[in-house]
Amino acid sequence: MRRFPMLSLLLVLLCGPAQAQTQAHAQGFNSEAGAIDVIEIAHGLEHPWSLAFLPDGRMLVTERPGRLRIVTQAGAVSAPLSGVPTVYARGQGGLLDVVLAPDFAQSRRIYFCYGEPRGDTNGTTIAHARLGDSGISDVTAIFRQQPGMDSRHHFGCRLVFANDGTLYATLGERNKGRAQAQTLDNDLGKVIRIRADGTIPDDNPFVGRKGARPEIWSYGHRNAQGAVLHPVSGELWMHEHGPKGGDEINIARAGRNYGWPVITYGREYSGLAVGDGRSAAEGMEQPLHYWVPSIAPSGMAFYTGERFKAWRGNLFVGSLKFGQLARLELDGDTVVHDERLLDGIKRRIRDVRMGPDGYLYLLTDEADGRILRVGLAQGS
Ligand SMILES: [Ca+2]
Repeated sequence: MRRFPMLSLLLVLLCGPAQAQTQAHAQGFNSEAGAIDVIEIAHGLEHPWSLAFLPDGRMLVTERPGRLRIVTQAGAVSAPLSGVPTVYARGQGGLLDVVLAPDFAQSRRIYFCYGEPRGDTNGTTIAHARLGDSGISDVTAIFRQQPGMDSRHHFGCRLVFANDGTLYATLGERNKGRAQAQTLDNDLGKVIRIRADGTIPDDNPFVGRKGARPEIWSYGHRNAQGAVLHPVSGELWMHEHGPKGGDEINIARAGRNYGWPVITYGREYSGLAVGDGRSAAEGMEQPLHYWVPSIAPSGMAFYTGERFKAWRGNLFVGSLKFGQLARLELDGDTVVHDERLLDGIKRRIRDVRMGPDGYLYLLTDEADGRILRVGLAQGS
């Protein structure tokens, strides 16, 4: 779909000297809905992983090596905030997702997840803290994925507050724990649902079942690095990395089994079949959508803004592998169209968020990672 890999470098001098330092590049791409402009808002972020908008429009950004920074719309990147716990920053581990508490305006509370060093093992941990001007305080771990593993892989993790105030988290199977994604006595390859204080809601699907961990919401997942609430249904839409092929989009529903590693549309990296090579089985959910070959999906967002009417209701999914942004059109729960945007940008897209201004904001997962603002050139 790359009709014109037009790369136009132009200085954006409209916004005053502070902006001019950083908002230096505009890049143009084509799309079915017309020309797309990509503006670089900031750079100099080391492997940024997650972006959360603060009420004043500034952005809270995690860097996977274990730093949290605030970035202004003008592109000024703060010093690292103090108080971030030590993270296991190897392989895919590190400081991962960050979200604001639903009552952030009053509480100043943020939630984040990270690979936590645990002696000979490590694991995904969820904590909350209070955000101050130059640091975070009152850091409290409210959930620790069990068991810890000696692994650099498949930490997940996305955090999503449901409309009822409970918190979903996607937890990877750590690669070594793939078989355990099918059993309920552990948190490997699971979506969990906890209350904001870390306690377990009484109406979780496995509460009271012998041998099952009560925080589990759904199971049979591989490694989910994208999750978001559907803007109308309030259900948790998520995607997960397949092995070689077979990345999936699912709606995580209470108590359901999403099949990994028993069923998959992917293969081992060696090319061999996974298990028996099945892609369907009784009692296991089929994905809404899957990608072969894998796109290596990262953040995702529903477009609910007013600014670009052509995008309303679309689901945007970043691709680490191809440096693309997938724009999915939906008919109910069915993906009816998959357009690839930003082809040729050659940057790993790590996070996708809709800003309060109705633009899409991307993080690029690079040593010199960026915040990019994406919009249609002609508005709606
Ligand atoms: Ca599956």
